[in-house]
Amino acid sequence: MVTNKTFTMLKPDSVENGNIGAILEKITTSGFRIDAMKLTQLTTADAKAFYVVHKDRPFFDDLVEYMTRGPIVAAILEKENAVQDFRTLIGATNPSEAAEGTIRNMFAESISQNAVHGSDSDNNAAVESAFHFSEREMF
Ligand code: IDP
Ligand code: MG
Repeated sequence: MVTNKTFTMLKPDSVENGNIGAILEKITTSGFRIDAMKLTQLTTADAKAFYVVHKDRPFFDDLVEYMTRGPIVAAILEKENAVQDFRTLIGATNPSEAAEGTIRNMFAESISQNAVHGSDSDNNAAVESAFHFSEREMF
């Protein structure tokens, strides 16, 4: 089922570097509507649960450390073909491979500290949105 929604996080490096406004500007001018949004911080348990699919990867502990070190902006975005179009807008996981003009190309430091998260499927978008937001926080 296509939901036309995706989930994003502006990761701790984006908040630390003062890039919240610039990244949200890029997201909204690219045609995404913000259905939910908050500044929040992941606990270690939250980050381990959110990224459980990567638990056996060598970078897992660093990923949990990074994602919990400061506030993030969590948001639900709506647009036709949201999941795929947002993955295109953010660019490749490794910013050195991310296309010119993509969010990771513009704002990410490295493959590990890469500025933004974007869901990789409609199902994960729904699961990740429910992880962060209650029904009354979604519009
Ligand atoms: P994605 O965020 O582009 O979907 P995933 O493979 O799902 O990439 O990885 C989740 C996150 O884990 C990445 O966004 C990045 O922060 C981190 N990560 C992925 N691959 C590596 C790596 O090879 N080294 C260090 N960190 C990585
Ligand atoms: Mg992923």
